[in-house]
Amino acid sequence: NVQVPKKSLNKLKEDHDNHFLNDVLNGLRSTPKHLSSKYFYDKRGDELFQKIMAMPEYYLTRCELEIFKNKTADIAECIRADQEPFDLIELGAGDAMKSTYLLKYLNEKGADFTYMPIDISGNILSVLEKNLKKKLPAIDILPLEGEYFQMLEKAMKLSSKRKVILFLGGNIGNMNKEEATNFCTELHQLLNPEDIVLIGFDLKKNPYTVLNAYSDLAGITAEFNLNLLSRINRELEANFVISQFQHYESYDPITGSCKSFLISLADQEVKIAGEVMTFAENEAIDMEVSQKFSKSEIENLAEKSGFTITGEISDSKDWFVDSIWKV
Ligand code: AVJ
Repeated sequence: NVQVPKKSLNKLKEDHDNHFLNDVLNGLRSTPKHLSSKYFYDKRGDELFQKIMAMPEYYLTRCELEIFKNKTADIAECIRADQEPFDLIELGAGDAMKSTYLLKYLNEKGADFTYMPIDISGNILSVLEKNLKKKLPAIDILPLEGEYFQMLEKAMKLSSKRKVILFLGGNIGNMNKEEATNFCTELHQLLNPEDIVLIGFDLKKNPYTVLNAYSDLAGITAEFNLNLLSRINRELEANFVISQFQHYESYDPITGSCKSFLISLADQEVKIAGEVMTFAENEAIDMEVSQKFSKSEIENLAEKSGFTITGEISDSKDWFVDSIWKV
């Protein structure tokens, strides 16, 4: 157990708050205005995302859960679980609902691995660790709280075992095309030849099915977006009037971009950490992209970033795919 001096912990928290503040100010000073969906996940945001995953319209979680429940042996084979010991690193692990099926299977088969969940939410990581210790006490777990690449680099330094990277849930969809290519390229550069990546992609499908998943009748997705304004109020001394913003969702079936916006319902001013931001009536804040892919778009992404696809595991409706890549 390493003792971290209190001062450096405060410093870390300050750095985090600074990043949040800078990103928010820069995003809202831009034209068009934007905020980053990576900040959706505070305590309330985690709860709302749990609600989203349980909604009838939100098919993504059920599709990937089906893959992890019914095709666990295929996944284990693709990641060569019966071979050399490995670190199983999950980017954006959340509550690890899906990966727990894999962990249970690997545990039963006697696979030699350490599970390293990475998440930006320390809150969800402690929930995950507690649940896993109860459910699968034999598993070696090392949670890492922070940004994907910082924590990944840390994991590379911590152990020299081969790495299996899980990036589930369609999280890659939250990046635009260029960001996704940069992300995969950077990942490729960081990894070694024996390492394996498993990435979950939400596939293009009937546009109404996609749109409905992000504009649910109960308004939970709207609340999920609006919660970021509340978080900014809470953490950055701001005074957004939440009722003066409205959630708007769009899906373009050609590009596969599902996008969410918050629309200002009036000409208004909002103060954030002393700075006054003006919003025109009907001005949009770009909040989140949830990109949908065709199989050939996935192949292009893998190829462009230097990976080779070695496996593809889909659900029975072929709505979602876990694509397995070698370096
Ligand atoms: C967690 C990024 C996979 O984009 O589908 C759900 C987040 N946003 N509803 C997604 C989300 C609105 C989700 N991911």
